[in-house]
Amino acid sequence: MTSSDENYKRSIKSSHERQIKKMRTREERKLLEENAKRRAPGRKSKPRQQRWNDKDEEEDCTAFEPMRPAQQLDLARAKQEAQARMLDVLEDEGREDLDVIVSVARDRILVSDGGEPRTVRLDENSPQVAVGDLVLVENRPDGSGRLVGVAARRTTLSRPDPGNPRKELVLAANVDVTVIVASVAQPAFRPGLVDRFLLSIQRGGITPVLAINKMDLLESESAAQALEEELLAFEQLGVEVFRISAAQGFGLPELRARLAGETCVLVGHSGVGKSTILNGIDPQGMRSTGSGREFDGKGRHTTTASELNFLPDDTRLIDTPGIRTLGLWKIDPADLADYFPDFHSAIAGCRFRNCSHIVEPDCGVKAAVECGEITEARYGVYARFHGELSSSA
Ligand SMILES: Nc1nc2c(ncn2[C@@H]2O[C@H](COP(=O)(O)OP(=O)(O)OP(=O)(O)O)[C@@H](O)[C@H]2O)c(=O)[nH]1
Ligand SMILES: [Mg+2]
Ligand SMILES: [Zn+2]
Repeated sequence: MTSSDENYKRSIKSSHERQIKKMRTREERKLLEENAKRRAPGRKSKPRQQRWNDKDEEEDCTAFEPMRPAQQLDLARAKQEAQARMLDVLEDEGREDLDVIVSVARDRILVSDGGEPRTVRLDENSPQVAVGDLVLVENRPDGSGRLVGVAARRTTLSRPDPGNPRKELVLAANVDVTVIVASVAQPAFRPGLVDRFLLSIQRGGITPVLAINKMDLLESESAAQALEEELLAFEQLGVEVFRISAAQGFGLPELRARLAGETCVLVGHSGVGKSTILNGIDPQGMRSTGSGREFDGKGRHTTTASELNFLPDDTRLIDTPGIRTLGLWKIDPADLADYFPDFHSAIAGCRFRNCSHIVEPDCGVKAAVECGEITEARYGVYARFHGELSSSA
């Protein structure tokens, strides 16, 4: 794990701690102080700041390591530890009932414990929350809910806010698996968008999988071969690829089995079939409240807001609106190569330890490109991202 990873992770945690503190009323703070005084010395919980020490950061680092070729990241341990820590935060306050945010609007959120969602209004003091955030909601006598706590996030899928690129926009929180959905045609397959998603997903500590939808639209043997070559490049990076036709139903049982029991999010360009996949793997349609989809008049449905759906086998699946492009969030150009595991052995041949693999002489990566060990296309992805991150740094 690099130092900027650590800083980023720490900043997620501390901003959440600040938000949680900000939301406590004076009475709650007083109660907490009294509880703290009552605690016998040496017994169990220490102040929260002491719990989140450097060792915790180290233990949790598996979630932020770049992917290794032909190997899925094992997030289970990091997840367990993070979960335990997260509940500790709320234990301090004597509260353990967490709801998950199902959808977010400007002035309200929908939260659920797996049952019927309920509305919680936000006000100007409310923290920035995202779908997937775990929250503590207090019931008011009038039946409405009040947001009193947000748990520290295990993972985040973020992008720069298109309206303000210096601001982080969290697309989803506490996600285990992100399914990058692309289609063979209508719209055409764009590996570049997949590369961007892969980087952002790994940056947020999440496992990526790739779902290629509309396989029924493959027109010829040669088109199929060209696609397979593109997909092989991703498979060689250790990314699991699912070939699907949501319209015809094939490939869906495999994807569904992969996602079972996890919190997952579907992302990708508009029209690739994310919502069709969701409906295909959840035919019983557990989405009893407003689905957030509206008819666009052209014979298809377009998702306008992210929404978390509970599936019968304990799977939580977030559908998101399509996006055209994806800015990269907070990656130091000097750390970019960490996310290119296929470069790692070549990097050993670089003359300079801090080689950027762009301008330096005697660069092992460029030598590997020249002899064909790393493809021009793959190096092109690195160089493009490096240029983008350097110009925005
Ligand atoms: N031929 C074919 N068409 C499909 C398939 N899956 C989805 N479609 C069609 O593609 C169109 C777009 O599907 P959606 O599920 O709305 O796509 P989306 O990714 O959710 O789009 P946004 O909500 O705008 O991001 C619809 O007309 C679907 O019927 C498939 O496997 N094959
Ligand atoms: Mg949709
Ligand atoms: Zn180099």
